Amino acid sequence: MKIAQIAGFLGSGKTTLLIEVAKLLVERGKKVAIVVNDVGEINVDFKIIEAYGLKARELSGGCICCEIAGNFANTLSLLYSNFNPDIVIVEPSGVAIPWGLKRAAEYSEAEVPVTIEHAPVLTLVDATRIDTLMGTVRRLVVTQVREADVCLVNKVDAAQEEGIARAEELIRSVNPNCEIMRISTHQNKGVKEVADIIVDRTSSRYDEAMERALLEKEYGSG
Ligand SMILES: Nc1nc2c(ncn2[C@@H]2O[C@H](COP(=O)(O)OP(=O)(O)OP(=O)(O)O)[C@@H](O)[C@H]2O)c(=O)[nH]1
Ligand SMILES: [Mg+2]
Repeated sequence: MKIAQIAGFLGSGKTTLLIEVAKLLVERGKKVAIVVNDVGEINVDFKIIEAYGLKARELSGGCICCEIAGNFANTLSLLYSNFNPDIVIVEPSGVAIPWGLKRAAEYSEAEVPVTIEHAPVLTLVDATRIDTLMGTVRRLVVTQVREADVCLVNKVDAAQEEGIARAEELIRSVNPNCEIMRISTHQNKGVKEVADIIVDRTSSRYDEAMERALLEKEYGSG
């Protein structure tokens, strides 16, 4: 069972992209399930996704990657037993950390005879709000970008070229190895490519040593 997470700060366009990608994957004959995580009270995204006829499950009351990791693993186990999807697209809350989510997903292997595979971690960066992203929430955005395999500079239909360039600069400075794509779900630019990446490629499993090494690099050891 392949887990595809679409990370990104609040309002970066995760739900909008996820719906279009899910529709494409369904058209291609894939069995797709969607899990949305919301730290808020009412999950609007869940209702929107269901309105498109896509099967979604909701997880609330905390962040998948920490507080409710057990619930997430349990949800994946149930999805596997009842539906056996090829691909589970996950929209983590805007504050989730990609590697934490990988680890949480792998917990489900202890519950059911499933092997979890990860699609490349996709992180959306909203090119129209680059000032906000570089300001107060920078640390969070940096984590989401650093742990991404592919960064999607989103909303290029509405952004200034300067905002797009700064988004790309931020991404390169944090994660020089990740692939960068300019997309606009509203203009259907890059959506097919994102679906291809999810189907054709994989990302490594959670690696505690690698995470520790990164944290030590950032915060110093000891
Ligand atoms: N201009 C433009 N706006 C977009 C695009 N994709 C999404 N949006 C808009 O951005 C806003 C947020 O989109 P969502 O898909 O709800 O973003 P999200 O990341 O799921 O938001 P949260 O779940 O609240 O974190 C909405 O008003 C969308 O219409 C795009 O490609 N271009
Ligand atoms: Mg959303």
